[in-house]
Amino acid sequence: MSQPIGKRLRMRTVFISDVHLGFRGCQAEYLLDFLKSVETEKLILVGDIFDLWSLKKSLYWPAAHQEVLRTLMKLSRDGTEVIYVPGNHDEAAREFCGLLFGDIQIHRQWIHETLDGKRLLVLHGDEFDGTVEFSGWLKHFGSFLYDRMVEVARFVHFMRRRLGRPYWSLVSWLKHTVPNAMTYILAFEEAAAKEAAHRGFDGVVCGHIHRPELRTVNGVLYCNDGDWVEHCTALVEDRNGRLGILRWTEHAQLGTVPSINAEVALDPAA
Ligand SMILES: [Mn+2]
Repeated sequence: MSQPIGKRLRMRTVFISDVHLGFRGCQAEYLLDFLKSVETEKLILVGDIFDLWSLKKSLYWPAAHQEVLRTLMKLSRDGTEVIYVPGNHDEAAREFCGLLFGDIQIHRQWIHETLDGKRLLVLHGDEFDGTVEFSGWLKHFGSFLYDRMVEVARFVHFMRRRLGRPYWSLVSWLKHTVPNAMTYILAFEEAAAKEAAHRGFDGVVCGHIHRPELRTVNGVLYCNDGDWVEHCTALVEDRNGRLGILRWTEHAQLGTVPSINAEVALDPAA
């Protein structure tokens, strides 16, 4: 296994979700680069790690996807505490809550306590689909249109990489541009924050809507770790207990040695 030269980023906790292994849009190479570049005490997988919906349609399982799975298993064997909270695309794993998959613990929800004692409710987020006002966007989300958009985005991504241009997410751009999408996103964020407040938590960590975010919503900390289809982001808690969003496409240089050091800026309000 090739290791990046230089220091690895050292974190207390790393949250990732919406990896969608088994789906063509999964950016497994970026994720592998990230996993090899970061050392963390706890790794929390916040759902949609596997895309069983996509795998049911067509069996797609390239070597890089197998390598992600192998790396996660190895991390848990080698002492990283790995928690897996399944999502809606890997809902079948919810039957195994309370059990171990290798050394990986599977839970329906998780409570994370930050270094400074804040209690965060960790769940995938599809729980809020029923409570948010449905816009046109949600009906398309995860459906045919979304798949086609990801295919176009992959092509744009490929071309830009060949031209040496920085990473750019078409889907992210569309979500910012389509007004209904923003309404849906805000409703989702409010529903998640409301649930956390209602249950007496200081904040919530989720994924699901493929939109990284870290902000206070009605007095509650709302953290969304993003995804590895479009944004390639992780929510991290560094060893001083500070939370931030890492955007790996900005740090990683695929095919070269990543320039990783301890002073990679955390991006607290992306
Ligand atoms: Mn989901």
